[in-house]
Amino acid sequence: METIAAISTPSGEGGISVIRISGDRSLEVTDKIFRGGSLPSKNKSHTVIHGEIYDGQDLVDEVLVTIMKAPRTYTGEDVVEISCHGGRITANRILRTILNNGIRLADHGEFTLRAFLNGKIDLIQAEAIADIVSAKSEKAQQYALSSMKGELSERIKRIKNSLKEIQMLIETCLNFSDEVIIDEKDIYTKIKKTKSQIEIILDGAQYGRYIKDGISIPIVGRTNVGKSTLFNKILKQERSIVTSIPGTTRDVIEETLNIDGIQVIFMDTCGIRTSKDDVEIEGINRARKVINKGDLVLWLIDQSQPLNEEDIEFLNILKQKDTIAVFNKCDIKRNGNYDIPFKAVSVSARTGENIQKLINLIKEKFLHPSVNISIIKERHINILNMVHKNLQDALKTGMLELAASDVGFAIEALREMTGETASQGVIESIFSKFCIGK
Ligand SMILES: Nc1nc2c(ncn2[C@@H]2O[C@H](COP(=O)(O)OP(=O)(O)OP(=O)(O)O)[C@@H](O)[C@H]2O)c(=O)[nH]1
Ligand SMILES: [Mg+2]
Repeated sequence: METIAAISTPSGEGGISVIRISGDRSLEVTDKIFRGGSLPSKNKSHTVIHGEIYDGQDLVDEVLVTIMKAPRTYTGEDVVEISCHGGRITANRILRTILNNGIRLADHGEFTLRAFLNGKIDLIQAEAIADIVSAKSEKAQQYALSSMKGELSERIKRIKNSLKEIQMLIETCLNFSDEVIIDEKDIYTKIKKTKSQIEIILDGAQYGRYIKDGISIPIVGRTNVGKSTLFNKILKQERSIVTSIPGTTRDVIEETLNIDGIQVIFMDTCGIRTSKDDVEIEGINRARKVINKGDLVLWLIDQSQPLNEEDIEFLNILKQKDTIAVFNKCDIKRNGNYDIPFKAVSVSARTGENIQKLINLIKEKFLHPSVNISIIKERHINILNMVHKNLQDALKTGMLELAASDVGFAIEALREMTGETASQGVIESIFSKFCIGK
């Protein structure tokens, strides 16, 4: 394979930049452009040497060169990383010097692609590497890291192995039914067990999505119930305008809070009431849309007043959504009894009473320590749903011959997930999303 090179650090000013070279000619080219105490290629693997990079007779920069010889490297090939001074110009000059020596510029994700092609990692791990780079919270980074280390791949491998074992049992049962006695029921029990392992991963994926993409929580309710006050209280800043005049908030205002490592986006919305004001009507429409997109809705009710028609309208919209009913203004007299089909908490947005209790309720919804969280991609979810359906079909047929072919489909799908059989198109679409230099 051709030797490739790219700048692996982001462009712009910074302390250092790193240029990475991978392939058979990495060391030969480094020998040519480097001047220091010793020839890079003569050094042991996994060592760092100090010296200078020259473009012909011109000094380009003073650098540190890390030498990593195949196969114990990121790509599985000889890899050299040159750390130079930061900034746009220096790294570009070094890269140009390398390319002038007949090395090709790497494509998006090509270093990681080589790691995959050389069997250093499977496709799931490659995707996890992209997730580490783009992680928006520590939790997301932590789970992506465990995927990169092979945690999810290992789970998938175990499932695939159980399916292969089931396939063998079925074949034995079909071909040697006279000599070997295998209870068909056992086979179906094994299929069921494998199916439930897939369910566990898919359940965990839902929580994984929250960790990866964050959670959005709109605060909704009719005008003047204290939505903006609550929003400010939760965020501990005077972000939204609060007044005693109904209809204060006209637009959706968003702020992010990090709760136990998860990005939670709170949204203050326009209070809903029947209005003739165009601006307010638009605000109300937006609030409705936000409800649809929310992962969890905080429905605010002013408990000093009885429920009115607008509240009831909310109740009906929110029945379809995951909702927490928040009875606000508990610092003043309660006026009414409410029968509401949601988890509820009584707070005072003004004094801060029970706000922590509300936060704990939110946490309960999203942080389930009992769930085996897996951050998996849309691609994985689609494949696992397909495998799940295959196994469901296998259980339904009641005929071992048919079950065998369903189990076979499931195994094929899992092989695609890890990349053993993924098509060129799938592989290209995964690596094209990487940045150059990764
Ligand atoms: N007593 C009491 N008053 C509160 C509480 N929370 C909010 N208020 C008052 O209720 C009024 C309305 O508060 P906002 O936070 O602007 O209410 P809102 O729901 O955002 O109103 P709109 O944006 O108009 O829909 C203000 O006068 C607040 O001071 C509370 O917990 N207790
Ligand atoms: Mg408001």
